[in-house]
Amino acid sequence: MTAVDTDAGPDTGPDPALLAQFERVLARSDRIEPRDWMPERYRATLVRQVAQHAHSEIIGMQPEGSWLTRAPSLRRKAILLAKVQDEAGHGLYLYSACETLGVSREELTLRLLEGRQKYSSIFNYPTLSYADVGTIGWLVDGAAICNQVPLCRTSYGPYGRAMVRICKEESFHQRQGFELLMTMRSGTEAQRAMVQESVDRFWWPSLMMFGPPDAESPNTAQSMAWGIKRNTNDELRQRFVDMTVPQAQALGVTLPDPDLRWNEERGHHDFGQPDWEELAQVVRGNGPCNAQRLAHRQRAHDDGAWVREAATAFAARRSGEPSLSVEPVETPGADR
Ligand code: FAQ
Repeated sequence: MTAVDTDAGPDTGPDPALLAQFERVLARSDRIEPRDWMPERYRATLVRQVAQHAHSEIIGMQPEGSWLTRAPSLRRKAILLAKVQDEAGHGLYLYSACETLGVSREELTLRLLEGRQKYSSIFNYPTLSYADVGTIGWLVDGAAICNQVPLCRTSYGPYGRAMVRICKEESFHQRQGFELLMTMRSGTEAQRAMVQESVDRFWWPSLMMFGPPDAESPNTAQSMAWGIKRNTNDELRQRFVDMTVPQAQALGVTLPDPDLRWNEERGHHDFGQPDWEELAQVVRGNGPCNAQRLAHRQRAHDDGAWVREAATAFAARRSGEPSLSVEPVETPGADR
């Protein structure tokens, strides 16, 4: 495999020795680490993808989080709370991985809030019933796993290592979603219908999570050449469909695609195309919940300002430096 980028900076070309070393590491399927030299476009591509991934985990807490206060039992509430907290953790691992590329978490958050960086389209759809919690676990986490398992072998060390841990938790998330849907499917007629209705709404948006078709994906060729992505969008979408069809049969739900059928010759399922114009609109900010998701994230950021200030002041006091951002506050017993 050869990296095709040769642009190391605005004025000068890359040092040929450094570029050769970078390409040798990629050719061995070895890892690039933060202190290694890397082409600027490799770094920028990683920042784009890892930040988008981190933002997705954080914004992705909202659709399910809105059901925390309405969970049908204490057990379901505890499960959902743990899952939503896991997503926060995934966001933190990924922001940390991104910081090793020289961009601070503060800056990344700003880019999200100002609409300069994206997050996954799937989280711009509403969660209308409790079945959606199960469907997100089954289909959305299922798609996330298909996409993310190959990323454990991505060429950038900190991203790959973060993905290993994230994937372990995502598999648990997927199984809890499947278990919830299985429970509802063995319930009343109304519960069974609720599951089917939820699957009908989430099927196509789940397929869109893998990105546009390869022929319309501007980043895939270069990201594959650099070993950032290990599979194309269409390869992973196919893997997801093949994996999900038998699971849908076990659940007794229908996937809403009249073109879905096993193709003996290919050894894969044939399936219909999602509405790509819909994906484009959602990515552009015109999905059903884009404005709501960003407004909520902005509110949470504003509400959390005092926590960041307190943590900064505490860190400064520990390192013996005076805090510049916070006035000293008289707190009884604070020195103990
Ligand atoms: N949504 O050339 P490509 C989760 C953008 S899982 C929004 O194909 P690329 C877990 C793309 O950024 C979800 N934007 O791009 C969870 C690019 O725009 P740009 C997150 C999309 O990067 C579960 C443009 O379209 N997972 O959060 C989407 O080679 C449950 C052209 O596309 C990841 O982020 C989309 N669906 O491939 C949490 C995985 N698709 O930046 C809570 C890591 C494409 O050039 C609850 N990321 N775009 O302006 C990836 O694998 C890749 O970045 C892809 C896109 C496959 C998403």
